[in-house]
Amino acid sequence: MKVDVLTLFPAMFAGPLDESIIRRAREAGRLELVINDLREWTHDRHRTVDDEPYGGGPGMVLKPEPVFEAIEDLAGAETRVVLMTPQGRPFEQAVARELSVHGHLLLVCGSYEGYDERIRSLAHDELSIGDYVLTNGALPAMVVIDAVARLLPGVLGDDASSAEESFSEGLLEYPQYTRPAEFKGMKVPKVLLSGNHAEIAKWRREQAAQRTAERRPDLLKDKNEDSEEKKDDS
Ligand code: JCZ
Repeated sequence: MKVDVLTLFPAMFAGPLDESIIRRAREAGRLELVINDLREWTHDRHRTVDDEPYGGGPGMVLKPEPVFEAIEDLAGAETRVVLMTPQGRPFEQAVARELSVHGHLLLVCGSYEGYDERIRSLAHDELSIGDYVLTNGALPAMVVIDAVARLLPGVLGDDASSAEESFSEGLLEYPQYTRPAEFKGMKVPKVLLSGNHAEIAKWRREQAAQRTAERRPDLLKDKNEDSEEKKDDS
């Protein structure tokens, strides 16, 4: 997969995507990442990308011309153009899976108070990573890239890929332990040392269900609504 990013802060992308699994995905050629500086599509001496809002009000708005020219240069017929914005649809695991099937993504990261509304006409999708306000779209774009890249074929090992399936079931993970069996007086649950694989699987299912009910009842609710919909359809 190729991912183009359009941003006013290309330097923000150095670091997070140069480590660990994403670094290996890039080295293996499974992810090709290109960070594009929006100012390269300006033509004036001051490389202007923003202007005052029509109608007045605080802050500045991202001008349409540089973004239109950049997208025209960077996007082809097969490109999925995605705008990062707090007004976008919520980014979740199912959306990451959806994006992972595209050969080319172009992630547009705004800045300032927002985009000139006409920029939205170029986007296939608008995504929000959560209900909080950030200063620009660079961190959200990195979150999307990380979540999508780990789903690409060959990026994760088989072990991690099956862990992905268990999260897709919509429950939080069960508690995990490693050696030592006792640490600062805290013991590993006896069942995990028993070697009884059926009992271990049962304990983990129960723990995952209990933890999800306590911490994220919304996930169980979604799951029930999904299965209700499936019932209605059949
Ligand atoms: C541009 N401020 C783009 C996205 N989920 C989320 N929170 N905040 C953003 C975001 C904020 C922005 C811009 C200026 C995205």
